[in-house]
Amino acid sequence: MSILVISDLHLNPAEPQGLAALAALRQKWAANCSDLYILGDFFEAWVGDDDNNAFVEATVAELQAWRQLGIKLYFMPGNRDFLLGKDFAQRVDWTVLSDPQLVDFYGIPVLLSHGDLLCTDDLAYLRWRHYAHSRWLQRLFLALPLWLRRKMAQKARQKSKHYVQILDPIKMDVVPSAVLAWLKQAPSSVLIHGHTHKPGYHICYRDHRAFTRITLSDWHDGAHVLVWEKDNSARLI
Ligand SMILES: [Mn+2]
Repeated sequence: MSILVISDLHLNPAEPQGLAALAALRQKWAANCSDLYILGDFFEAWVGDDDNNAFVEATVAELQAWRQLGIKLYFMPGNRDFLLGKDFAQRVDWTVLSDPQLVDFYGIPVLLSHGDLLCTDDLAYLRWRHYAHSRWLQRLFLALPLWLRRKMAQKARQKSKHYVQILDPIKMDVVPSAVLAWLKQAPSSVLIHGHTHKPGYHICYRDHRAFTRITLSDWHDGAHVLVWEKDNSARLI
C-alpha cells in the first residue's frame, strides 16, 4: 500500500481533463493506495460551499469514489481554495489539515505545506494572505450574494494573473532559509509542498543534518503524484 500526495490540480469546469486525470489516477491506484493527501489548489477557485454546479457535483462524486475504495482523503487548503468549508468536507469525507501539518508516513515524520507561506520574499502577497485568512473577513465575504462572489473571484483571478506576470520569478519561489527554519523546529527532516509548480527534490545540509524538500508538480499537463512507499522510498511521477 502506498501513500499518494498531490497538489495544484486547479480543477475548473473550463478544463474537464483535470477531473478525468484524477479519475484515471484513482483507477490506476485503486488496489494499492491507502491515503491520498491533497496539498491545496485542488480547485482553481472557490467562493463558498453554496456554489453548487454540475462540475462541483462531478468532483464530489469523484472524491466519493476514492472514499468507496477505502482510501482516506486529506485536504490542506491552498491560496485558491482556502474557502472550502465544512459542508464540502462532510460531503467528501476528507480530513482538513492545517498548514504546515506534521504527519507520519510509515514511521517517518513528514512536514506538509501548500507552500505559499514559504515564499517569504513576496511581502505583498503575504500581507494579502493575512487578511484573506481572517475569520471576520471570510464571514463577510461568504455573506455576499453568490453572483457577486463569483464576479469578485473572477476579477481576483485576472489580477493575480497580471501580478504573476510582472512579479520577479525569484519572489514566487520558496525561500530556502524559511524552509530550514521550519524543518529545524519540527521533528522532521522532510518537507513536501506544492504551490510553485516547480517539481523536484532539494537536499541541503545544516548542522550535520540533511533536510529534504520535495516540490510537487501542478496538473496542467496531466496527473502528477508523489508516491510514498511502505519501505519509505518516495518518487515523483
Ligand atoms: Mn498555490
